[in-house]
Amino acid sequence: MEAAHESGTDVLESETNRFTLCGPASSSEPTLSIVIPTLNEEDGIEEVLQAVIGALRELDVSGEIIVADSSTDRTPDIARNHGAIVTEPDRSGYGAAYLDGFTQARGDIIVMGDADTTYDFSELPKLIETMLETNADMVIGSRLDGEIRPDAMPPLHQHVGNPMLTRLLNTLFDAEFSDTHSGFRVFTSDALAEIDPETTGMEFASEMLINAAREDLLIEEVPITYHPRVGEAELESFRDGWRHIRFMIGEWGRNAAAVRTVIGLFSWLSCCCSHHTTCHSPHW
Ligand SMILES: Nc1nc2c(ncn2[C@@H]2O[C@H](COP(=O)(O)OP(=O)(O)O)[C@@H](O)[C@H]2O)c(=O)[nH]1
Ligand SMILES: [Mg+2]
Repeated sequence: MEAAHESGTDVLESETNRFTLCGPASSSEPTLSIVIPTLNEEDGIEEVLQAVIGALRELDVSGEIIVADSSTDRTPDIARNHGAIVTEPDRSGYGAAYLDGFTQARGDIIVMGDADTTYDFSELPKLIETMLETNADMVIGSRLDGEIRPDAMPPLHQHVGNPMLTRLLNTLFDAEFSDTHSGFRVFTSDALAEIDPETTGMEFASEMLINAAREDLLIEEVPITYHPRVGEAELESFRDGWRHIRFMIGEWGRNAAAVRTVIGLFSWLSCCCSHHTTCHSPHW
């Protein structure tokens, strides 16, 4: 991880790395890749892209914007008109869109966030600066430690769903996140290779953090402001909440089964080594 951080920091701080938006035809290598999944976000995408470009200007860094789009509205046209690279994932789902966008990303640092104006990309410099100051592998924008604007999140999500899912993930995977469902995250391309996510639905958000915790990556959190959504949400609270819970328990069960196997193997070996005559083979 060290090398990636150094190269990310060096490139960001180098004299030649001035603001450029690397479009589809650009042969230059961007430092930052901003990946945004879109499903019919024509009402919000323009404001979001303008904020991303403003953040790249403020950071004075070269970047590319990859919009992983499954829309049937004008979203991809608006994205292209603002210099974004538009990809078309061949599977549906939030995770599938990110997996598709990540394969195109060329930057040392990758940013993820929604296209619905809920995350304020003008806060991106704050996340990047924290990453560079702390040498973190990943920085998460925390809504629950920050500010949630009126009407940005249903009270049930704010006070029950998100804190409960965060606490469950922390308990099962021995982690200390404050907001596991924030979709505003920054990480190095090396960290992404270690996280190696593969789920295609909304549980992708949990999978990334579970894998990051398992890999012992250095993760920092920064308070952010969460805004009301523009356009219709595709989220179905209970169905998506259940997908997260089922995924977390499944992953935890996989861990528990592995631990039982190792304990079984060790007890069997220690039994054999202590010359007992009847050692039963381990059960797994
Ligand atoms: N390409 C693609 N994008 C999606 C899909 N589902 C959600 N998105 C996008 O992913 C982001 C997060 O989805 P959103 O509905 O805002 O979920 P929430 O933030 O959890 O409420 C938004 O920018 C959506 O447009 C999908 O199936 N395909
Ligand atoms: Mg959203």
